[in-house]
Amino acid sequence: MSQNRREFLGTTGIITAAAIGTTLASPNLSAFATSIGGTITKHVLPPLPYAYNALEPIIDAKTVELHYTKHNAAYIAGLNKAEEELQKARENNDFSLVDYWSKKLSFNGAGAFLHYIYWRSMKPGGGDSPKGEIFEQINKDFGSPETLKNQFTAAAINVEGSGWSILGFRPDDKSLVVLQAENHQKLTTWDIVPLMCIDVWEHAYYLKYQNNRAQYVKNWWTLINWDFILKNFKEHKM
Ligand code: MN3
Repeated sequence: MSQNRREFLGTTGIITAAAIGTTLASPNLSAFATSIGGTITKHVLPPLPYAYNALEPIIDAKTVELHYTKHNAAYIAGLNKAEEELQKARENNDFSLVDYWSKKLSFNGAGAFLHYIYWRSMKPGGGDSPKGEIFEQINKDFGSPETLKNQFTAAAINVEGSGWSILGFRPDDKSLVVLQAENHQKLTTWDIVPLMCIDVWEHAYYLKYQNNRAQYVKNWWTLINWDFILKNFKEHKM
């Protein structure tokens, strides 16, 4: 399992003040979750890697605060709830609500994980160019960083309703692909590992950009954190 998935899923430890201040370079972002016994893990909202106002003026502090403390937190809570209910179902051998809780697990689990990638796909003062192995892979699969940017941007702007644009790594043929997601979990090919993503739910931009999703997506590129994306790529390309 990759480092990012381990960090996100977590298995041991409790969140601490030290963990809040942890940077991406730290080997111990795994302290997100604490075991509550049995076969399930209690997930904890991963720390935001910067202050609420750190992405100003591209993304305003209020949007980041609400997005992180309300929306992102709700997906973590929803993921825990779904897993608790499925645990109860197993204990009681009563799967009459398995459709409902499986759907909640998918929606909230995908939402929680994509937000983890989303916050780290950006950084204050970001917006530089891809370098090293990710640069080479982008050239191989897209021809140039500019072409990737054009496809990723178009995918983001054109998501129907609420969703995401995602750059993912496909282990099978070791290639990069751009996918759209509707909600958090729909339209995937299941085999890809998200390396970077942009949230185009209205809650991600509406306070500042209103209905102008295209401007938000265009501006978002000035925050992009290629260091994280390269790190993520290197962990998965083995
Ligand atoms: Mn969101």
